This record gives sequence, C-alpha cells and structure tokens, in this order.
Amino acid sequence: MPEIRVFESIMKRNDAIAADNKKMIKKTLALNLMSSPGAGKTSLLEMTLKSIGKKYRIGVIEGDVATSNDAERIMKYAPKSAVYQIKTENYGGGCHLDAKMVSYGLAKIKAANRNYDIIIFENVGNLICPADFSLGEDKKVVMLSVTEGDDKPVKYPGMFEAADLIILNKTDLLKHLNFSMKKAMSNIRRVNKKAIVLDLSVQANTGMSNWYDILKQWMEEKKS
Ligand SMILES: Nc1nc2c(ncn2[C@@H]2O[C@H](COP(=O)(O)OP(=O)(O)OP(=O)(O)O)[C@@H](O)[C@H]2O)c(=O)[nH]1
Ligand SMILES: [Mg+2]
Repeated sequence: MPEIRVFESIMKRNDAIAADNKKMIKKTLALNLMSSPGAGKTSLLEMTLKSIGKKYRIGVIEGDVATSNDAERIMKYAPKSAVYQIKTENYGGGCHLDAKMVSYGLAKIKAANRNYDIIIFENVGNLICPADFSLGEDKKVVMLSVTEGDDKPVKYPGMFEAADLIILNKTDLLKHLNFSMKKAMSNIRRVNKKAIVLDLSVQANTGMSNWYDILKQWMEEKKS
C-alpha cells in the first residue's frame, strides 16, 4: 500500500509540473513523440526540419538515457538555441522523460518568449514507461516501425491507447518483411478506436505530406 501512495504522489507532482509546462508555452503546439528504440523518431524530426523548418519555428527537446547524439543530429537542421538534449541518467532517471526534465529543457530553449509554432519532445526509446508520464504536451504521437512486427499495439497497449496519432514508419522495407498492414490496423483498433494512423517512410520520403498536414491542422487548432 505505501508503494502505491508513493507512486500516486509522484504522478500527481508530475501532472502539476506538466500543467505548468503547458501553461508556459501558451499557443505553441507541443508534441510528445514516443516509440521503441530506433523506430525513426529523430529521422522524422530531421526530415521535418529540412522540409518545413524554415516556414515554422520548431523547438526540439531530446530525451535519451545517455549521449547527445540526437540533439547533435537535430542541430544540423535547426538553430542550436532551439534544441536541448536531456540525458535522463543525470536526473536519476532512465527509461522516460518526466515533466520536470522537460521544464528544464523548455527554459533552455526559452520556450516562454520565443513564440515557437511547435515544440517536440522526443522521448526515450521505450514502448512502456513514457506512456505514464505527461509532459505538458497537446498531442501524443507514437511511432511503430514495420520491422518491429504488427502485434506490438496489443503487446504494449498502454502506449498505443494513449496516442492521438500513430505513425507506421519504414514502409520502404515492407517488401522484405511479413508485416501485415491489415493486422497492424486491426491491432491498433483493438486498443485505440480514435487515433489517426499514417503510414510513411522517412527514408524514402513517402507519405510525409500527410504528417505535415496534421501538424498544420494541430498548429491552427492550438492558435485559435
Ligand atoms: N529503412 C528505413 N530506415 C529508417 C527509416 N527511418 C529511420 N530509419 C533508420 O532507422 C535507424 C534508427 O533511426 P533513428 O531516427 O535514430 O531512430 P530513433 O527512434 O530516433 O532512435 P532512438 O532515439 O535511439 O530511440 C537509423 O539507421 C535510420 O536511418 C525508414 O523510413 N526506412
Ligand atoms: Mg532518436
């Protein structure tokens, strides 16, 4: 019982900081981007910055256990001041970002006064823990690469249940795999009836315009 109370109190505190984060970024669209390791989150952000990074002010907070590899990749396509790497091991954490870490990141990229159009939190690669911790995002985006198998939505339901958008990535590899789009879709719908589902290949740059259209729509909704 005491363990449950400690967990509840951690979650309450996290939710309060997440609410402050959201208040602070005002009209900026904030996204929590989650997936298992290597699904293609950073690749998606690189391609997004290349394509629409001049039109919109995009901030990125990277989350990883160790290394600044992802922030270094992103800085090639975005102003350095708009990118910040959180190494969760430095905060006594590990498998996910929490709202407090993100609040440091938001201060570092000066989110309160730079009027970003979008800020994306790339979470630590993990299909379990990140789902439980709200960061102050408006939308949760979950990426599944087709190399991981079409059964993952039902094996890791928490992550997929919570998603507003599910991106099926690496479709360029479908011809080499026994991944069934039909099965994946039916597994997604078993746990989440509402999420938008997109299939695309970041590497082949196919299906990306649907992603940009959704970003545009969400930005407009947030600003209105
Ligand atoms: N074939 C193929 N490979 C891809 C695609 N998108 C990403 N990759 C490759 O997948 C690998 C992992 O990509 P990342 O973007 O680092 O993945 P990530 O989700 O950010 O990884 P973590 O941050 O470590 O969780 C890299 O070698 C990418 O080049 C794609 O659409 N097709
Ligand atoms: Mg990454």
